[in-house]
Amino acid sequence: MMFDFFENNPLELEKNALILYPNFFDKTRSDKYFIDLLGSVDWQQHYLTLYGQKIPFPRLMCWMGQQGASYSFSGNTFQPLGWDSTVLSIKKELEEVLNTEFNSVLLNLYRNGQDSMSWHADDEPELGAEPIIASVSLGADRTFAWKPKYGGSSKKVTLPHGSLLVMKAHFQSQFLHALPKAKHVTHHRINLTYRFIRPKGSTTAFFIK
Ligand SMILES: O=C(O)CCC(=O)C(=O)O
Ligand SMILES: [Mn+2]
Repeated sequence: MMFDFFENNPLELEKNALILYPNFFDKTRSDKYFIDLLGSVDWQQHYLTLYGQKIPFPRLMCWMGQQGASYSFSGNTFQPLGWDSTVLSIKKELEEVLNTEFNSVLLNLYRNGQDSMSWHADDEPELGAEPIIASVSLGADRTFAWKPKYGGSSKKVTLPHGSLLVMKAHFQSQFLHALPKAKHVTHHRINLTYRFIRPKGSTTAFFIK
C-alpha cells in the first residue's frame, strides 16, 4: 500500500463530512491514470429531456460498475459498463484506504471550462442515508463549491490533479455541491465518483444533474 497518511495531510473542509487529500496519487500515477482513462473510457454524451426538448449535459459521462443493476434517468435506462482495469485498480485502493466498499462509479469528462455540473446533492435513496462517496480528480484544476441546503453562504476549494475528495456522513443531506464553469480553463478534467448503490429489485432509478 503506497498511501501514507502523514505525507497526505488531509484537509477537513466540513467536520467529519468533507475531507480533501490534495496529493492522494503522486504526479506520475496521476498522469498515467489521466491518459489511460481519457483513451479507454467510452465517454458518452447524454441528454436531459425537458418540455420535450433534448438538452445535452455540459460534460461527457460514463456509468461503470457491477453488472446487473440498470440505471434510469431522464428517460434513459441502461446497464452500467463493466469495470475498466484502471478504474478497478483505483477502486481497490480507495476501498482499502477508506475501509469501505464501492460497486459503481460515475465518470465525468469536463472538456474545458465551459463544461460543468450544477448544484445538487447525491441523495438518491439507492445511496442510503449517509453515503460515502469518493471523488478522484485528474487533469485540469477545477473549483468545487458547496453550500448548506437550508441557507448559508457557499464555500469553495480547488481540486488538483491526483486529489481525493471524500463526501460522507451528513454531507449529502445537509449540503449541495457544484462544479461551476471556469472561463479560463482550456484543458480536460476527469472526475470519478465511486459509490455504493444498494440493490433494489432489478432496476435502480437514478437522477442525473
Ligand atoms: O466533478 C466533480 O468534482 C463533481 C462530480 C459530482 O458531484 C458527481 O458526479 O455527482
Ligand atoms: Mn455530486
